[in-house]
This record gives sequence, C-alpha cells and structure tokens, in this order.
Amino acid sequence: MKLLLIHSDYIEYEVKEKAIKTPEETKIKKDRFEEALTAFTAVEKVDEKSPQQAVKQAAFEIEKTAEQLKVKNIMLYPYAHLSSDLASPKKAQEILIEIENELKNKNFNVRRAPFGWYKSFKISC
Ligand code: A3S
Repeated sequence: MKLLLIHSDYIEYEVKEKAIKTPEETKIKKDRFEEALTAFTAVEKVDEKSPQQAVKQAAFEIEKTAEQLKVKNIMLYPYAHLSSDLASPKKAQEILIEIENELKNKNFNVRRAPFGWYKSFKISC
C-alpha cells in the first residue's frame, strides 16, 4: 500500500466521471472536510496476500500521524496514481472500507471519498 498523508485546513472534492466500469454508488457528489488529515491511498497487489495485515498497518500509520498532529478528522481518498502495481478494484475497495471501519473504531471522524471515480480536489494548507 502507498499512503500520502496531507494535513490541511480543509479538503474539498467533487466527483467528475466514472473511472472504472462499476464505481461505488454514491449520493455524495461533493464534500468538504475541515481541519483534516487526508490519506491518499493506493492499494497494491501485494496487499491482496494478507489484507488484514495491510488494513492494520495502514490504520496504524494513519492513526500515528493523526495523533502527532492532534487531528480527529480523517478523509480516506482512493488514489490509484501512487502505484503502478495496483490491487484489483474489488479488493482495493474492500480494503479501504476496512481501514475506514478500523479508524472509526479508534474514534476518529472518518469520511471516505467514493471509489472508482475521477474526482477533482482542493486542499488549503
Ligand atoms: O483507478 C481509477 C479509480 O478506481 C479506484 N481504484 C483504486 N484506488 C486505490 N487503489 C487501487 N488499487 C484502486 N483501483 C481502482 C480509484 O477510485 C481510482 N480513482 N482519485 C481518482 C482519480 O481522480 C482515482 O485514483
């Protein structure tokens, strides 16, 4: 898994168009999250071998950074561009959902940008 963590005053995104054949159904077409840590995430082929371990490790890294920064808001943002060895969309989506649940269990306010879409985003630091 590749994670790019960015702490910002806010993150905004807007869903543009389908990036895969069957993207996640979503009513939320745009969102804005204040004072958030955004975890741009590419799930990789290697993560398919032990997904549970990949989930735990990613959640741990995100939690560690959020605690250092004293941030409670986390935006999970699927971002395929960070790797050239991607997991399948199906597995990647499952893993992202599990990371979301793991972080919610640790009492973070977690939002997840919809999977399988091209989106534009804006961050202000
Ligand atoms: O690849 C096109 C879109 O499908 C999703 N996706 C993955 N995201 C993370 N890890 C993987 N292994 C993925 N496989 C498919 C993403 O939603 C991806 N979309 N941010 C957008 C582009 O604007 C994006 O990366």
